[in-house]
Amino acid sequence: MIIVLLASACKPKHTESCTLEPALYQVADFPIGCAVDLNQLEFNPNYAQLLGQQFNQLSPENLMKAEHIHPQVNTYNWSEADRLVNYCQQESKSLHGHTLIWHQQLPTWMEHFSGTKSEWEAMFKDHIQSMCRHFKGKVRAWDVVNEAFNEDGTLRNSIWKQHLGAGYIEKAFRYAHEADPDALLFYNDFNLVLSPKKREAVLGLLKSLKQRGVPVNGIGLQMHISIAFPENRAMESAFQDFSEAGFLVHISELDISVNPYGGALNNDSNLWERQAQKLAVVLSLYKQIDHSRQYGITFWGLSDADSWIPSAFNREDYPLLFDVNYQAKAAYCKMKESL
Ligand code: 9MR
Repeated sequence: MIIVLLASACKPKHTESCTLEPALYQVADFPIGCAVDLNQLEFNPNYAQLLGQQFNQLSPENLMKAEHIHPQVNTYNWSEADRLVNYCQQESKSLHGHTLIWHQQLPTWMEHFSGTKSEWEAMFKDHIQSMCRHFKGKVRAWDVVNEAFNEDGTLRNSIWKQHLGAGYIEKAFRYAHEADPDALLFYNDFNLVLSPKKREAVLGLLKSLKQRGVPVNGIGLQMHISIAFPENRAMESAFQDFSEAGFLVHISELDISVNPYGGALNNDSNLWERQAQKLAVVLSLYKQIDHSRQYGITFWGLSDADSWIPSAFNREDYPLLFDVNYQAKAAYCKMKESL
């Protein structure tokens, strides 16, 4: 008995008692999004209930990536994404398309495609335009190009750069717009707050595209951040810089690690409070940008059980708003207060 009591006294206090209603999106004056795992949505009632209740914009976490949706050169596997489209339509949620052009999660045929430069270009264009045509009128926006830059601000040597040259980014936006002129088009990347050189390079490219009439509407700041970084001033200037340059700002993949350096978790209850405080800062800085530029804030997963972080980095972590039992954490309650 004593052992049980001691054990529960040492457990980190994940949950807070604030009400789940009104929902986050009802309190916010911009969309509140979540990355979705369709399998969870279809087979886990707790997940489906909470997702449906709290969020009004969804990003497919994986199922629109080329590997899943375009597994063979002449085969598009639309069925799963279409089920998500139907869900969004039935439940009045907007859908954020993620992602058209990336260097990861490519099907083998695409990664090993062999052809002339014009055959590469035809394949690239077909992928972008087939996606945009299929989902025309069904997605609010696309992450057209994802993670094209290195931390030092140089262009990543992806297959797209190797075979199409540095101009592939501009082409991707033009092709996407041609196929779906109504969708908002985003460039999406990580560490744009943390790496000043990367941020400068991305902002420079976006400004130059815009000046030349290339249809680019916004920036996706992924924001895989932590209780320890980035600094508040860096977040503020990143939000302001992109917004003042005329771009919509999407905090597109937010999670706040409580264990960014790995190792044993420091189980003091402060962790949850620090996580909540960091989120409050993100919100207050985001709310300072012009309202017309606030495209929305998307969390990269619903509960701590759904986060990509523990398996990707092989560490214990709890970076999201709800705990593994889908109970609200301090961060959720703080978010409600801060919206
Ligand atoms: O969360 C996604 C995870 O399930 C996948 O295994 C992973 C593959 O690289 O991609 C994750 O999502 C990424 C997103 O698509 C782009 N930005 C970084 C995200 C985390 O890796």
